[in-house]
Amino acid sequence: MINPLYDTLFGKHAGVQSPFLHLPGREALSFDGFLQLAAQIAHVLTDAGLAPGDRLALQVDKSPEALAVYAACAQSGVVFLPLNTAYTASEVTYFVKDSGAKLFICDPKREAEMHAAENVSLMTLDLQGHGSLTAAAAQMSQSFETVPRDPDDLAALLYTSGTTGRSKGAMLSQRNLLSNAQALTQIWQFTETDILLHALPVFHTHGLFVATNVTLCAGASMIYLPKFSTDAVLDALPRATTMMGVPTFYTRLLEDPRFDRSLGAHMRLFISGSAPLLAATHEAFEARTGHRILERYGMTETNMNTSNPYEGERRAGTVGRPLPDIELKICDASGNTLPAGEVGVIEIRGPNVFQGYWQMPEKTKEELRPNGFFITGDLGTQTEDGYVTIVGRGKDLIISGGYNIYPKEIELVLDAQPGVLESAVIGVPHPDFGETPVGVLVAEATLDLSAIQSAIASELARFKHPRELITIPSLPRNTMGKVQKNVLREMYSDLFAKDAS
Ligand code: MCA
Ligand code: AMP
Repeated sequence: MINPLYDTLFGKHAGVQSPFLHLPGREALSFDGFLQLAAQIAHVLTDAGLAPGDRLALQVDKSPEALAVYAACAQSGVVFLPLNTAYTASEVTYFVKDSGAKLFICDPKREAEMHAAENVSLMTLDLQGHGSLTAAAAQMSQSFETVPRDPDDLAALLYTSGTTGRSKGAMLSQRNLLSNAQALTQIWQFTETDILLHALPVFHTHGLFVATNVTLCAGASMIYLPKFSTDAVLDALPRATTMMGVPTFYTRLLEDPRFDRSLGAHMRLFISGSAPLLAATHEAFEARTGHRILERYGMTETNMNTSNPYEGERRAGTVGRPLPDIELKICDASGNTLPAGEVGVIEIRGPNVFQGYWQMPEKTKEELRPNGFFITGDLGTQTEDGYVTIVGRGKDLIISGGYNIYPKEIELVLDAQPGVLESAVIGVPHPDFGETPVGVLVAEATLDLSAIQSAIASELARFKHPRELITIPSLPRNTMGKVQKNVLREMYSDLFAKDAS
């Protein structure tokens, strides 16, 4: 095998004419058609001067072509760096600069803004798959000689926010991605007869690696929706066998009376992850459909770590047991294993664990122990029979609709606003998104809250915007002077409860 990731996930499907992507309103794209497109894009990348190990950043809507760029990177040895389409120009500038990307592919609508922002080669790609990238690709040969790669070579760089406010690039090797895809395919029993309903974005681990790599590994196919909408999912469900989603997908489906037992009766499996699935949602889903959602747990740095079983007990409120070949420990602050049932930090070791943070050796050292265990920052317990429950987070993180938001990043923007003395951003329960950020401000002068909202809008992606800004005389602090966010969370826990009815 000269390029394990490409050969195992993509190359083995060469010549296969059956559908890989079922596309609403468009003819399905076969495996072979997809690979030919990827080969053409790989030629464009090499002609643009990208060599193995170089980074390519991409911020585009979900299209088959966007996925073909991922395949092209795998085939040509280029490191793939996908970016959330919600990121502002200022956020994107940081990622492009920090990664040293040689090529940046963006939506044509954002070209001018991005040109001003960065001094890298730029190509375009839109929702329909049109743009300078595909125009150039159309001129190229449909076959490309796969570039040899080692399992330890980098395949992708995915940015994940940090508690300091500065995003860190998680370096993922071919082995990291492939070992996880193979393990998940096996434990979730995916086969080539599966049709996965894919409504997730393809710029994060869940939609890109978990959903897409598993589909490819099994030789299955996907109903590839541009984004989640309840209508589109209800329409596609009868043609699917499996679905993966964040909890918001499932709560939104449950809110719709059209989602009934008959609609899901033929389904083999519903999988949830990226954020906590409430036990109540798990139970309501089973009562409505007869299916027990399979919940699993992962991170950008590790792909998937644990999963409830395919056969056996899917325990509501737990994320199941560690995957084969993955070691999981519940630890104290020094990394010592705690007895079963005690709450501690989850640490992980295995072929899935990333190679470190891009050009941040100090950060890497803080989170990756010399013995190979990664300190996740998630707090959990494990039963004698291995089931893990996530009970909280040691890290200051908010998860809204499956997107991660680090309060520090928002606090830095809020603190810089005129009249703001200090701020604290907390996550409060939200009926649709699970959690949502709220900004608590201490004013030293009269505050213009709408001016503050506009300042936030130009710097931070929409999903990070505090849903509410609240002014209070002072922030609660403990004797050490540390802001007691738990007190604030308690104070505002009912802020959106009225929407729940
Ligand atoms: C959209 N908006 C959001 C979110 N998404 N606000 C907060 N949180 C969000 N997640 C904003 C929009 O900008 C819009 O703003 C408003 O909310 C309403 O948009 P709406 O149309 O309702 O939203 P949507 O387009 O339906 O999106 C909601 C969504 C989407 C379907 C839940 O966010 C989504 O697909 N989430 C999945 C994220 C994901 O894949 N995470 C995996 C990360 P306005 O109207 O005010 O302008 S990977 C991971 O976490 C690990 C590794 C793992 O374990 O998987
Ligand atoms: P990220 O790597 O930034 O996409 O987010 C990873 C984080 O999402 C983890 O560290 C957990 O805090 C959280 N997470 C992922 N899956 C689950 C789950 N099933 N239940 C609870 N939290 C989860």
